[in-house]
Amino acid sequence: MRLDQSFAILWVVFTFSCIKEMNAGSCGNRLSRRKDIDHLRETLQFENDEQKSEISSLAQQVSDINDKLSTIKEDIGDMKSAMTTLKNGMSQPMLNSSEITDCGEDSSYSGVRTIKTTEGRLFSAYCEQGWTYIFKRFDGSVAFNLTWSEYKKGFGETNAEHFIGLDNLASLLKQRNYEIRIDLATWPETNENPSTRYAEYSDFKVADESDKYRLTIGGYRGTARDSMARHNDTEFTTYDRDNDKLKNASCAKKYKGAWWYTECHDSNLFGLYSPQPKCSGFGECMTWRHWPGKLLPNKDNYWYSFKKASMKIYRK
Ligand SMILES: [Ca+2]
Repeated sequence: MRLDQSFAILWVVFTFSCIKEMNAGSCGNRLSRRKDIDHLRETLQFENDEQKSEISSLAQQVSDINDKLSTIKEDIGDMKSAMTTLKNGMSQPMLNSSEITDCGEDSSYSGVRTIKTTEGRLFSAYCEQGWTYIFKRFDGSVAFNLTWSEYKKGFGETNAEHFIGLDNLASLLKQRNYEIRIDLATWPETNENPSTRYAEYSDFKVADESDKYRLTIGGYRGTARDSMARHNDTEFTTYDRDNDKLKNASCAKKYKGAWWYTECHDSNLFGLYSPQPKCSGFGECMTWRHWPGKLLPNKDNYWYSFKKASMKIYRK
């Protein structure tokens, strides 16, 4: 409409001007210009129509996209609600059914389970065919040079490197009698045969915090030789809580770990994790002193750091 009005005005101006200047003989030129203007008007009108059609097509496409987005939004909403339902359905029965007093309650199972001891302590533990893991180390991803409060509650990842916690351990052991097994693996570089050995103890108790988690251990049998006998009837020590028998110094600080130290140790399985067989310091790593033979040529076994170590308990 606006375009037509513009041309109408132009036409009136042109005609008026042509009549006015008729005598000057320039009206012929003006008429020719009028044809040009008509042609221009037609061209512009055509382009205008084309643009209108394009805009209309684009508007249709945007509308289609909006419709599709609405459908996708609805689908996402449906999926979210389905996931929530699934989550609730999974967590509720699993939490209840997985509460066992120790892994011996379901000896066919291997993996993480929720333990609830008879005195009501709730925590997760790693189960393996009836064995309940106390700690597991195999790659050094978790630091073990930690405080009393960290040892008290436990740390690490239950399905990876972890320690179950002294309060949880004491609570577990109160329920019934257990035997304990310590498994050790050397680094492949030593090419030992066998490179894995174990130590089992038929007597194993850990007291409450009130008795500083005092250890009772005895009745050895196995292939790794006994590096725990010296630690029987000792209290637990961390670098911030010295209960060891070494006067005027802390075994935990000296040997970079935490353990049932005397003055100080034959085993230091909570010591530093070394990325290689040789420990950076005497007795500071995952030590098992009485392993048969020399683990390093011409070196005391105190200088050796095992690749893997674990401790687990089994119902007697
Ligand atoms: Ca001391």
